[in-house]
Amino acid sequence: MAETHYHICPRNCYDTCSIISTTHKGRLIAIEGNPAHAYTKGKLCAKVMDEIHKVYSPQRVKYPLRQRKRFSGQWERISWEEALTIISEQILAIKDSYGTTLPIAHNKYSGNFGILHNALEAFMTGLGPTTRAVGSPCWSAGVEAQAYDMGAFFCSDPLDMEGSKLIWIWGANPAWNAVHQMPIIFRAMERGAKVVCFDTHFSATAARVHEFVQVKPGTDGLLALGIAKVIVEQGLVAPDIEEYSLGHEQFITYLKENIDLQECAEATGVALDVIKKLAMDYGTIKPACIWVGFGLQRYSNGGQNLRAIDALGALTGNIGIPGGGVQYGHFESWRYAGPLAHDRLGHPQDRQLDINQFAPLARKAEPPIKMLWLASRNPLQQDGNQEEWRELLKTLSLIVVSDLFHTSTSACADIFLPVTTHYEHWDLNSSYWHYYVGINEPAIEPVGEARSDLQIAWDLSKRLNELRPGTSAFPTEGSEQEAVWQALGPEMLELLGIDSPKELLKGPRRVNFPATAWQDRKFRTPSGKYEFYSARAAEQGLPALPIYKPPLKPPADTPLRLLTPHHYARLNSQAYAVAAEDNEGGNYGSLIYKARINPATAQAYGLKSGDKAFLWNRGGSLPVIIELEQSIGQDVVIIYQENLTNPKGLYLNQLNLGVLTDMGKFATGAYGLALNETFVGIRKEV
Ligand SMILES: Nc1nc2c(c(=O)[nH]1)N[C@H]1C(S)=C(S)[C@@H](COP(=O)(O)OP(=O)(O)OC[C@H]3O[C@@H](n4cnc5c(=O)[nH]c(N)nc54)[C@H](O)[C@@H]3O)O[C@H]1N2
Ligand SMILES: Nc1nc2c(c(=O)[nH]1)N[C@H]1C(S)=C(S)[C@@H](COP(=O)(O)OP(=O)(O)OC[C@H]3O[C@@H](n4cnc5c(=O)[nH]c(N)nc54)[C@H](O)[C@@H]3O)O[C@H]1N2
Ligand SMILES: [Mo]
Repeated sequence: MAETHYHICPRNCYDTCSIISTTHKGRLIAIEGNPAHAYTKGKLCAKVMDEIHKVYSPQRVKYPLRQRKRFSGQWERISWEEALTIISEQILAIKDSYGTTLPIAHNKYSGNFGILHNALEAFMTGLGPTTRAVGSPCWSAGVEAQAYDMGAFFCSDPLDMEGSKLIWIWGANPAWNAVHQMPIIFRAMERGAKVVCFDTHFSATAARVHEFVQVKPGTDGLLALGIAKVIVEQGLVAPDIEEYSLGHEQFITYLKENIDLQECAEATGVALDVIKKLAMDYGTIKPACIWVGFGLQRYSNGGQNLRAIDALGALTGNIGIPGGGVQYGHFESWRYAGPLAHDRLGHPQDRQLDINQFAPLARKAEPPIKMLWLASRNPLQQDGNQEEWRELLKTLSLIVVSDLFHTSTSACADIFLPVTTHYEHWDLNSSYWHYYVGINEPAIEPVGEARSDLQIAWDLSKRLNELRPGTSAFPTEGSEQEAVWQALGPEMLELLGIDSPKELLKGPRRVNFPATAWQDRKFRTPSGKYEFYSARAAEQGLPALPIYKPPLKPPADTPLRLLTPHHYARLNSQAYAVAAEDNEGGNYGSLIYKARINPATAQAYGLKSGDKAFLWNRGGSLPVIIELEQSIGQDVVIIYQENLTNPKGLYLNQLNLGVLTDMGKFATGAYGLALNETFVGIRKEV
């Protein structure tokens, strides 16, 4: 008999899809989108459609493993009992020699955003104070910018975009990275909305909308300020701006005195008449929605640029109206309860290390870090500062990686713990974009000996307390389903309009917020208003106003800016067979990155399409295959972020020297990673 189950895609992605699986005799045989979900509407992306292959992949690690020597690839199968004993003994040895659990460190991020995957953090809290990676490699600068402007980052229900008359997609690429938003944008277009995409090159999204505005990387803040100046000059400022905002006079004075439109056109690469036309559109067409993406804020001036874009929304009265807004993301539907809730995870004496400077900070930490557990995380592929990572590893006595597959990071592990997929465990998921929350049910038994992150935390707690009673205050057993029930406390039940968590078993539900964020224009800033002038930003040593700060200039010897936006068929470092097939279909071999450059750049370096070359800087030298693309700026190289798994090979982020964004510390605990401030030279292979 075929059975069906509900799942939620737990990936770090805007869409957080509702999935229905079908099993036959205990095996997954089909995955479909859930047609009853108002946002994802029964459609899935190419990556999820491929998941049955992932679940049963021969490459999936199915048993606990121990590596004889780091980076040797000499793995041997061990039992869970052995694995948990090795880890427990290490924890006890650390406690005995240092008199504290601080030398135990945990670094987790994007692999799985389900609430039950907070288990290891909660387990660590039960041990005592430990060392944690805090912050995010992803969106920190933008989150903080919106915290200064509006008091929190909070976007309207993305379905609200359908009612917009003008949509600006600015530094986001939804045609690849948030595919369920595209039908909503298309419906708005059918109803007469005009849609413009602002990017550094002609992206897949730009190809699908009315207009493309090519912006020089990291200069969007200046473009926004130029547009704002024209709006002011044309008398298009919202008449009621005084009522809902603070500091607009200072902002307008800054625009008048400091922004020169001719200079703005030169620096941004956007012609003066285009800037004026954009301003007239944005100042007169209502409602107008800006979607500001994560790509735009991965700069040393990223937060400042985002504040300038927010200011456009506030200047024209578009924030707080249906079909308007400056949409970035939100965490409003993540108000969980119980021990796995995000705000309950830490120990008051934890040592917090900035996730984007984790390796350099960890190397200097005192007491030193001795044991490192990496879960839902592939830092040796995804982080900057790779050289520091290599050095840190040498000082550690135990490295544990829990994952589904071998990765660049697991290559350094002593112990590999195999985890279950979302088809094999219970979970609970919210989106950082749409307003739906859903329960994930297991459909099949764990593959091989895989265990869920929560099960691993219980089992380890049990083993530790067997070896030395009272060591772990985390539970030693439990039911995953009950953990879901616990996380759905009274606040969430009320938001979801249900009396019992059980009702969520019938499928995902929307939280009952109004569709338009900030519709009462009561902002969560200290003044309660939209803050053009932010005293809180000034307290953090930042400009109080959204002023323009240029991005970094390339060093003379490495003059090309390397952009590494996200790939249509990958999810960060998470690999999918569909992408591998796609790659092998080319004639490049599957392990070499494609570096896309302008034909004029190629000519300047004596390169042509298909040539082998190296991108280099002081981080290393990366072999690439050249591809030509007319729409890429002459001083820019684009490589779509992908994991070309070759544990011994070079990978993209060896070129990333770990430059940080201007904002992030105040709102997320750590500065963001200014990934797009990476500069390289290029050399033909001879
Ligand atoms: N060059 C470059 N670097 C980047 C970026 C870029 O655009 N360019 N993007 C940055 C951004 S935005 C992000 S968010 C980060 C993401 O980087 P990371 O935080 O490292 O996350 P992922 O690569 O998404 O996934 C990490 C691992 O989690 C594993 N995983 C999946 N599910 C589970 C699970 O249930 N349990 C456990 N234990 N593991 C699981 C996956 O198999 C994968 O190996 O990378 C950043 N790095
Ligand atoms: N298919 C797929 N979907 C994903 C992911 C994935 O890896 N693959 N990753 C997930 C994660 S972790 C994240 S953070 C999101 C990221 O999704 P997005 O918010 O779309 O972010 P990025 O892909 O980093 O960049 C988006 C666009 O910004 C452009 N950009 C870069 N610099 C600038 C600039 O200075 N100005 C302007 N105007 N544009 C610029 C890039 O060229 C790119 O086209 O997607 C999520 N969804
Ligand atoms: Mo991300």
